[in-house]
Amino acid sequence: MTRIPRTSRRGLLATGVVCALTLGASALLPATNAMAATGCAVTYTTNSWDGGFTASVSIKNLGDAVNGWTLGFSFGQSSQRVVQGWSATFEQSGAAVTARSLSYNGALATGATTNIGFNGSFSGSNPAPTSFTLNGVTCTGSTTGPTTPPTTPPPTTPPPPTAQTPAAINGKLRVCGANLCNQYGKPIQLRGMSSHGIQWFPRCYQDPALDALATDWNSDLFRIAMYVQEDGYETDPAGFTARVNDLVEKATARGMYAMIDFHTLTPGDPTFNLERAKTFFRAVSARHANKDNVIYEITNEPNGVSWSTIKNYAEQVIPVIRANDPDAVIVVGTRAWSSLGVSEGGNATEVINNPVNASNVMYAFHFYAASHRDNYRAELERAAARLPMFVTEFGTVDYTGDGAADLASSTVWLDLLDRLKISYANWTFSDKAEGSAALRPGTCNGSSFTGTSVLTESGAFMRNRIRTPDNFPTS
Ligand code: IDC
Repeated sequence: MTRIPRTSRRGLLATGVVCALTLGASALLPATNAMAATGCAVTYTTNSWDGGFTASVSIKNLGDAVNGWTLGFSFGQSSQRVVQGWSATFEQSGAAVTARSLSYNGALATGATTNIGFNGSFSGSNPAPTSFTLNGVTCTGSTTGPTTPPTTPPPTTPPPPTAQTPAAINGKLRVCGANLCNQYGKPIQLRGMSSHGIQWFPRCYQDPALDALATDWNSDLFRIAMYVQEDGYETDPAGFTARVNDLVEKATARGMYAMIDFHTLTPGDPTFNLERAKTFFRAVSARHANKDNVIYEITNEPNGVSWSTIKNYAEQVIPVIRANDPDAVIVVGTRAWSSLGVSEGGNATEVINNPVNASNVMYAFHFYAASHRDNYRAELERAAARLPMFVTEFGTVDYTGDGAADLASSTVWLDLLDRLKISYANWTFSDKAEGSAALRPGTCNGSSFTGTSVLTESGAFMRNRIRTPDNFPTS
């Protein structure tokens, strides 16, 4: 398998342009509101590499609330092309580009910002557009007209799974060589967040929180951590099955991939939960067999057992899923808390020499950036040349899940995962008072989940990493 080097999301050249736009009142607002205040600001930023670039466009409404918008701009040269956009419908004719709002982001309250973006190509230079229009009206700068009290923003509704969402773009996933590939057979990387134990933090996974995860974090993936012990599944199998099903539906409605994590931890022998696993996966795979966005993680962190015990467990659980869903991607935990054996003195060779006997299978690797460093990175990189790896859980902190975020080590880790196109989910999208939690304590008691004011240091770091434009090839 030849690894295809990934074009860097963070390219060689970064340019930033801030433009002021004024909304065209007549085109945007009902006639009765012709005296409304108008104005907005746009930030246009690009990361460029040799012949390609990613543009991030941030549109802030400084005037009264609007419902639906069209942004127009012209490239300096017609060799600059929009290749693939997101969060708006893009059209290009010659050098002229229009971007129209989608159903879920057309409403912009006073002071609200919406972010759109696209991947582009160019030859020669790649100048930023110098002028923008909104609904055909040339923008000139500041807010004009009387100010009116801000209107109540419409209730948040999840974005429909349009062609703009990660799940809609990539569709059904499959393992190709040592990669995760999308419906076009191209290697992709999914970047997202793991829940904390759903038995403890149900309020963190209600609609506003998941809206923010999908549209403010631009998360591709939501991992649903269903503990089996510790007041989890074993205490109420039907109830937890229903909760997981409900969370899969919520992820689906927002165009994210849903990873169903059978969160075994103690005891470390997955065989202890074999019958529970069969019962659980029989139910959830029957329910979601027709979806393309569900990934099954059949055991979180085996520990204190041999690889052959884990492989044996996998080869009993996988057929239960396959009976309902013949080709979904299934992730198998590895020895020593999904460290490929490293945390118990082993390495990936035992898996490379004796892989699970099933197709569309990946292997889990977990790390905690303040505890696990170069030797773990080296083993993951070595394994990833041979095995399809998925970092289904990692923390920016130490292995206890608490303590300070080690952002230097986390950056080295995430740069490695980006380079190798290894998908990941960060522990945790929750407001537990511990260093690994992305949300500040108490956040889940409220209804506001967007922006950085609700985030911990780890959360702000992860949101920055996850919300950058994806690289999902479609041809
Ligand atoms: C930790 C949580 C902590 C909780 C504990 C319970 O962060 O709040 O009290 O589980 O068991 C893992 C596990 C994951 C751990 C996490 C941090 O998959 O369940 O979460 N961790 O210790 N493996 C390595 C670290």
